[in-house]
Amino acid sequence: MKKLSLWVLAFATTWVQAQKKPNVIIIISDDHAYQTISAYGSKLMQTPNIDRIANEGVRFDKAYVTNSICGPSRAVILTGKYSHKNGFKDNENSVFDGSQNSFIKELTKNGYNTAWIGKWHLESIPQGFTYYNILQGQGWYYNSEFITEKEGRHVKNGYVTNVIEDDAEQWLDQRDKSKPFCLVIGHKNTHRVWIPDFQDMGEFDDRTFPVPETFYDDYKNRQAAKIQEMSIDKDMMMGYDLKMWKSKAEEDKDGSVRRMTPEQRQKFDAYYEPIRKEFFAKNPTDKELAEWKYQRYMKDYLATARSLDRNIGRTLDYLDQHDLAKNTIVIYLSDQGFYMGEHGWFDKRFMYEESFRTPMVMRYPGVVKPKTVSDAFVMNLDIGPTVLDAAGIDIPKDMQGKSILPMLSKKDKRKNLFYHYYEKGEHNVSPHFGIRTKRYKLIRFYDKVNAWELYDLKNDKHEINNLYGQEKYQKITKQLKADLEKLILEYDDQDALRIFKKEI
Ligand code: SGN
Ligand code: CA
Repeated sequence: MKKLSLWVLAFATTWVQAQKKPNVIIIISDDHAYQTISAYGSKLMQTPNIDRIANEGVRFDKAYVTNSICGPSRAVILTGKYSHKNGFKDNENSVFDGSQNSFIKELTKNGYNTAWIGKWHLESIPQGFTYYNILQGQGWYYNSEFITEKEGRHVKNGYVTNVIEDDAEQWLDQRDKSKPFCLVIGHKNTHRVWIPDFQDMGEFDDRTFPVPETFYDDYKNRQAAKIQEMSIDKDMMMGYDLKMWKSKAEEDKDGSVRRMTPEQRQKFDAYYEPIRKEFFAKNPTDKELAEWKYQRYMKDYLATARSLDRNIGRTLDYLDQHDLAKNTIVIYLSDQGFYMGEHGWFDKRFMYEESFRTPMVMRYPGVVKPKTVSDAFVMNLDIGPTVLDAAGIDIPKDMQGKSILPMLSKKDKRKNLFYHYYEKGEHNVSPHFGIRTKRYKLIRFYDKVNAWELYDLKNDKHEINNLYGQEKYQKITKQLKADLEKLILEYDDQDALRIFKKEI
């Protein structure tokens, strides 16, 4: 009898757990390069908390974005649709139409508590959430402005990553606990202009980082790469980006510095002043200056990544301490990848791997086996459908992404990926679209530059050898163009179709 009742109890518990909808936390960072994450084998720094998600779940080695830039990536995540369908094509002119459907609206409708806290950058107020507390625009590293329904625009003092995490935990504390939740935490780190939290300043000062193999790329046969304005050497600014202002008066004018409290300013100066003195005394030029800039960039960038990783750790600790870890899916991804000096660059936008790919790890206890490594082609487009699938909610037919969950095991995985970048302004990257298969990448640049590029990724992992037009590659080019046209039609990208059909 005793045995039987124990068995009934065990069965009932399992049944109740199976009925319980999973909670979801999606952490989206800004411009965080997989090249700097130790879970991805980086030797540049340790990211123990991102690594923890990967170790306890799955690391996606072939995760990509549909359009490598901030606002568009977030709009794709929300809607499960490409930019030409959700309307948010670029950061410069787009305003997100919040009246359209999103995976969040589907969750809220189905009894979830939903929140977006942190960087949003969609130029309109979030719709369909139980709660939001978003950064105004890009936000600031110190004393940033936030927007909530109750308080409107207001400043919250402190370092932005910590402030966002504090609010996320407060929301979790105060949420309606009878409902499952989906919380999106949007971090500003590791976005330009890379100002670290005080506790992380100087963490990498004793390191000299290896200069990437392609740092001195000559962009031969690659016109779009040649005309960009995202070079560390030429475009990264000494004051604005690297804090090497020539005078106090110049420093006073800087937007990030001006908002600091006197105490913060004092700590900021205590760290950067000696670096400035040494720099101006040495006064490096040419190649020496380019490499000095690269080293400084790396030090500041990685220091902002430390704060990001530490605050991800706080989220994981919160789940442990509140007995939520078992029933909560945790997904970490960046809005896109980033250049850490490859091709001589910072920033993103291109369909080349460093910016097309994004880091993505997911922990889903009981469903995803710890230490899984997946090479399935997955996209930011898939986040919404994946969450809805896990929550047992029908994926709306017009969402273009797919649930990642079956991709973890089934054989008929995505064979290729479609990409389309539109922005024409800052950093001067020509609009382009293209296809990536396991081995090849075919890109069609248009607008600023009219050209095709073809890469054999197996033999040319740095994508410096444009094979387009070579006799030997005619056959594969023809095949890739046919496959690209199929993708354009499948995703119904009329702009791309028009350009694709034009001869050049
Ligand atoms: C800002 C930055 C750019 C960056 C874009 C897009 N300039 O405009 O360097 O590429 O954001 O970044 S800044 O002078 O304002 O720092 S994104 O992450 O929002 O897409
Ligand atoms: Ca970004």
